[in-house]
Amino acid sequence: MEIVDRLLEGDRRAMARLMSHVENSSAHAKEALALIYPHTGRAHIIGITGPPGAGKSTLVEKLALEYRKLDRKIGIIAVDPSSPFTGGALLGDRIRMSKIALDREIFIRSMGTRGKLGGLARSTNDIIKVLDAFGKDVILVETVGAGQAEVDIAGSAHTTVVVEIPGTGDDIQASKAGILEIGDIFVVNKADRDGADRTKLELETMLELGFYGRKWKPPVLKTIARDGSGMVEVTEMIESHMDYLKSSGNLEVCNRERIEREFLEILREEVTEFIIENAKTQGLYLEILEGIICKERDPYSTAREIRVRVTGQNEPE
Ligand SMILES: Nc1nc2c(ncn2[C@@H]2O[C@H](COP(=O)(O)OP(=O)(O)OP(=O)(O)O)[C@@H](O)[C@H]2O)c(=O)[nH]1
Ligand SMILES: [Mg+2]
Repeated sequence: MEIVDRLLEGDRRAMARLMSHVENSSAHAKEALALIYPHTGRAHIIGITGPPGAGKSTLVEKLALEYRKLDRKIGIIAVDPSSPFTGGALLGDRIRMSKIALDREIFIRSMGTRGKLGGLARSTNDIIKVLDAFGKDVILVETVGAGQAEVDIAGSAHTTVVVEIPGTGDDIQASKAGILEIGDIFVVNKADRDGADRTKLELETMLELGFYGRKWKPPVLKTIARDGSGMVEVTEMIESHMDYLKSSGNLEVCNRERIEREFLEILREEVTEFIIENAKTQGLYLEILEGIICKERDPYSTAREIRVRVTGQNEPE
């Protein structure tokens, strides 16, 4: 496929075009993703998550500059499942004005909510693959909030950085247990404001409890992303986390788990599509649906019945 050859040769326009195919789930996308698959698996994927306005985009921008000093090639993905207008668009705007827009080794992509066949997490994973195959060394993925989508996306990162701001101690404790679980590194950003030390201490205390006895205890760092303070430390900590993943054998374990999870999801989609399409073309579908609506049938046994009819098989041996 020409677009794939060009991508692998380092053509940025081919990469952007392929990303659009992926986002629109076009027919080309699957074929191209299949071809690039052997070229993936090299990049360090870093998730940056946290509440709205915590300074994630600012941090991402400054981290990207820090990584450029180490001569790494950077991909940035801004994911905003709640709104196509906030995070992603803002990131785009800010970046157009900043110096990272001029750096050809930094590629930025915003992801909105449009046409997500396999869900946002799936298409984000596919975009990560495109950047990875293109040869990006570091891929920064910004997600907002604490919903399931963020947790899913954190599942595809090697290192997850959770950004908090001073003075949210109670909120952290009450509602962000899930977020505490997914963080490998915590950042108290806006440390120019009051209460950063207290928030850092509170986070450390909570993490002490949750991570007692584990090999990697997530550190808490203070930053002022706006002026770049603390970026060297965050970058070094991200690198230390990758060293830890490699030396402990966790990198391999996580990669295997990630690949299996992704494969099962793709398989599920493939099989489901096949069965549904088949049921629909056999003309049974509307009649069956009607039966469920007027309670002559129930959806559980009907789904099973369709599966058996389409595949010709009962339970697996
Ligand atoms: N005081 C202070 N403000 C900051 C700092 N870092 C970022 N900001 C400001 O906080 C605001 C939000 O920053 P963003 O980087 O857009 O935050 P975000 O988390 O990406 O926001 P969303 O993507 O909309 O959730 C901007 O006005 C930034 O300039 C900081 O360290 N200190
Ligand atoms: Mg943002």
